[in-house]
Amino acid sequence: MKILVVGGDGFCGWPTALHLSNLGHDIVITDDLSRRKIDIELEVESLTPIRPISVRLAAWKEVSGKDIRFENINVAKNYARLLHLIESEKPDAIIHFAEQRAAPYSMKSSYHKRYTVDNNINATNNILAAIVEAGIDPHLVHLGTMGVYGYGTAGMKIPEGYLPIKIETDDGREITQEILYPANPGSIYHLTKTQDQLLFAFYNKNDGLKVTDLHQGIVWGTQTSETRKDERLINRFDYDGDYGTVLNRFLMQSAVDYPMTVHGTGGQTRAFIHIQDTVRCIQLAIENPPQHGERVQILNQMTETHRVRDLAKMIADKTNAKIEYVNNPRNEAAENELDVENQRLLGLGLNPITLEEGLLEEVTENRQEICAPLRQNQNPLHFLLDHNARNRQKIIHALNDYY
Ligand code: USQ
Repeated sequence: MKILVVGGDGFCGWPTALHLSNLGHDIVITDDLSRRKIDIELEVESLTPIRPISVRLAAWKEVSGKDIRFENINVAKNYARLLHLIESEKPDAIIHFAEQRAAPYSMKSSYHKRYTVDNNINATNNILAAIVEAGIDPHLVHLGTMGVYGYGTAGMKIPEGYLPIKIETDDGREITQEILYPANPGSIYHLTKTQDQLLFAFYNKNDGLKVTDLHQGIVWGTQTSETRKDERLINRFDYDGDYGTVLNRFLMQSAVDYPMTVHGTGGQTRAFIHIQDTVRCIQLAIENPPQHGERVQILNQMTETHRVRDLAKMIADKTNAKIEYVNNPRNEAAENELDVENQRLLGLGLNPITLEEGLLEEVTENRQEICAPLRQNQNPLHFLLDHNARNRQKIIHALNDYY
């Protein structure tokens, strides 16, 4: 299959591009490299050394013998170049990762709110409009978020996208329908993903586009079997207050003997998935497109739920790290239950990596795969700290950097 990976230089896009290339698909990446520029803006960087895109691609060619082509395009702004690419490549599938993905970043200031809305919604609309204008019929797979549902369950499992409702008509009949689960975003970033859902529903109804929307939970872990193959292919490990997700922050904090910063009571329950399962889910979505005329296919891409304070305790038990309950910088419910339906991806063959089994490896094992020098039996996080020769102060600064 020819697959266009839009936003293929980022944390989920890069390992997905490699995974699909490894399976024999013909991959073209577009990216505006904005994630790299945001590192400069925030004065933070991935703990793992991220090579320039040209070095990444050359390393992949060396390791796998496979070519991945790259076009530097801002798809939210440069519609003409996006359209030209889609017309000339005629991809069978397009995977859309090209959105600003940090909730805290999207809430920092009016600049960040406006950037996130402009970028994310225009990127989605431009991709959809370009597919229609090019007159081709690819399967569009989009990385959405569990946060479109909000995190409350009203005593039921959150369904996969659609909620059955019953309405009583004026003449007393009862009608049953399925509607998009009511959107309840908790940040401007999450709001853009709820808007994406309406764009997909409209283009699906109006133009018959085939769309799969994957509502993903919080990703943990760093490496996949492909990014492990060479140090130059390594994936991002963000731990700062904007882009570092909770588990990666806790792992980093425990590695530098800094107390784990649990927001509020830590009663927030969230859905989680390992990065290796992310790339597998996207493969499963690509292999199982919706039929022509079918509504947007929505799959919940998560494998387990946990309360934030339980995660901190799980890590503390393995590392003796301290826990600090800090004022919650976010406007979110202090406690919530979360029960999520995820049978569809499991039914397609997903066999999840659980936190119980994978976390131990992430924290303590000698992960020889991460980089060659790890073969000297060092803890991966300690090794990476030394390897990058970053001073501890800089890391502590990033760990503290809340919006
Ligand atoms: N949290 C802490 N301490 C920290 C950092 C976070 O207690 O040091 C708490 C937050 O208050 C929140 C929870 O952990 O209750 C999750 O925060 P997060 O930063 O790990 O995740 P979030 O902002 O929700 O966003 C991440 C990704 C986003 C994705 C989303 C999936 O950045 O792209 O869409 O997870 S979900 O959360 O299911 O909506």
